[in-house]
Amino acid sequence: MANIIRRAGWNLPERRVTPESVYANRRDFLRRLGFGTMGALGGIGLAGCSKPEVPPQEAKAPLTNALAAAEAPPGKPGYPYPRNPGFSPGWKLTEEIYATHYNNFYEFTTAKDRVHKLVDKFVTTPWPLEIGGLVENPMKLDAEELAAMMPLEERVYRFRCVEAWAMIVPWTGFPLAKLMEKVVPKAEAKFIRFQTFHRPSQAPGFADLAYPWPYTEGLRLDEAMNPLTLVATGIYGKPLPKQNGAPIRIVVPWKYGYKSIKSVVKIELTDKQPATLWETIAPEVYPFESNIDPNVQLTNWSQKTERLIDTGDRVKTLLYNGYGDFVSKLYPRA
Ligand SMILES: Nc1nc2c(c(=O)[nH]1)N[C@H]1C(S)=C(S)[C@@H](COP(=O)(O)O)O[C@H]1N2
Ligand SMILES: [Mo]
Repeated sequence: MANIIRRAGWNLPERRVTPESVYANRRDFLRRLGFGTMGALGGIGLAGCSKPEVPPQEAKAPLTNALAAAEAPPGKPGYPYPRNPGFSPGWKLTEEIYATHYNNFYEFTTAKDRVHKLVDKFVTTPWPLEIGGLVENPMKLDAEELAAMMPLEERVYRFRCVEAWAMIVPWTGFPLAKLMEKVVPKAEAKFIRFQTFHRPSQAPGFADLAYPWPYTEGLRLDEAMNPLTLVATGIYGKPLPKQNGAPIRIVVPWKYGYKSIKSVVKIELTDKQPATLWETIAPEVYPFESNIDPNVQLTNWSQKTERLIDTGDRVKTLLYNGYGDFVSKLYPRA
């Protein structure tokens, strides 16, 4: 296992997996995406800039339009859904182009800036979804049918990757608790297990057999029932782009980002704590619970601060990602 860990670079901070200097400022990021305006070479000294440069204003509108045209699947009614004011503090949102072009989705690639280029073959409609295990009313239905049954709303959440980058994004979705009301967990159900699609012909990252595919994640049932735990179908007022986990993913904002599993095909209630992909690989680094805590460092790098992916600002990490009012009761401290 140690061997695999070294080979795949699990335990490396983001700046070693993806050179931090590559994203040293916005101009450089956009240039890598093919949108840049400045000369391509000569990035010397950029890494030293603490404040990212603001790009030319003209660049913004066409960019946003291009994204909207490319990524909002046609024929999806309802978007944007109303924003729930209870989950939408006045935070400044991360610019959409960052949230949709800097992704972790290892089924495609471990290169965060390339995921969006590799999703063409990934088929997300139709999307058969199974909800079963220890429930009274198991369900098999399409992701769109499920979304149509649910009260969709928008919520702005902070999101924090264990690699120490962070973003603030508006998700569209519904509380997982609403789905639990429909399937009715049996008394023995104590955990919930999520599983991502596994189709090597549609995503090149599956070829890397160092990872125990399919990607799985899990929560305690009380965590799953917490009102914060969201089943997301959209982001930035549009259906989820494939690279963000279309057509349906889980968002657990007080836990490290890897718990927020993408492109879910199966949800199962269990009486035993399910294995997760990351815990299987390195349990001492990525334990099942994985709550965000600046004072617990299981990685080789510090978790005390985080870098906002658009501005580059470094800010202090908060216990439970700032969601203590919602979740601290789940974790009584001695
Ligand atoms: N199926 C699947 N889900 C996944 C991942 C993945 O590689 N595969 N990466 C996780 C990690 S490490 C993070 S930080 C978030 C990133 O979500 P985003 O790309 O929408 O920001 O997705 C999580 N969910
Ligand atoms: Mo992550």
